[in-house]
Amino acid sequence: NAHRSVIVWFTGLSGAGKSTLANAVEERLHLAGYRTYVLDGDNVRQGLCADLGFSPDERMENIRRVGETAKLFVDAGVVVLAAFISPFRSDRARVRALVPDGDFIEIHCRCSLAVCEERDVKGLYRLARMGAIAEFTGISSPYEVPEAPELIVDTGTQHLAESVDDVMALLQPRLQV
Ligand code: GGZ
Repeated sequence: NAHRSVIVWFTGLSGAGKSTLANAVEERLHLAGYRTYVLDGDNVRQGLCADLGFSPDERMENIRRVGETAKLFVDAGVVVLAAFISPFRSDRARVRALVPDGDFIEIHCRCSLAVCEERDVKGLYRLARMGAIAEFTGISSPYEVPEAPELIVDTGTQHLAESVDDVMALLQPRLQV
């Protein structure tokens, strides 16, 4: 049961549901027999990128390291699900250029700032509004919307199950050898 290995890249605001979607897709892929790994801020920023903050340069370096790591996983035959705000087009483009054409699949988790802020799962938007967190994406740091992602998922309005189905429909043909 050989399969292609690719980088599935989830980009979007904090609280848009990138990690939730990546983990749900991973579960479905895993059940279907795919080798998978999820990279996200939770497991990367505690170790590999523990020295990095959120200035534009540090985000660039964060995404560069994640891209190189994802490429290693692809070499090892693993489907990588990477969930990072990755707010800058140039940083995402640089990761895309690391792998052959078709092996970087960009998914925009589209969710309005109003909805992300209303959810405020971790209370970070409130802190950002108070000025307690500087350079917060959407508040005091930019998010550059993807111009030509492979897929846009409306994570602000759609149910998770439907979003997972949309991603699976995109991936399945692209994972066949
Ligand atoms: C954005 C921040 C910030 C600032 C801490 N701006 O919702 P979360 O908590 O779990 O996800 C956010 C995470 C973003 O890390 P990434 O590695 O994905 O960012 S990037 O791709 O831009 O390098 C949020 C938390 O870190 N967080 N401070 N200032 N998000």
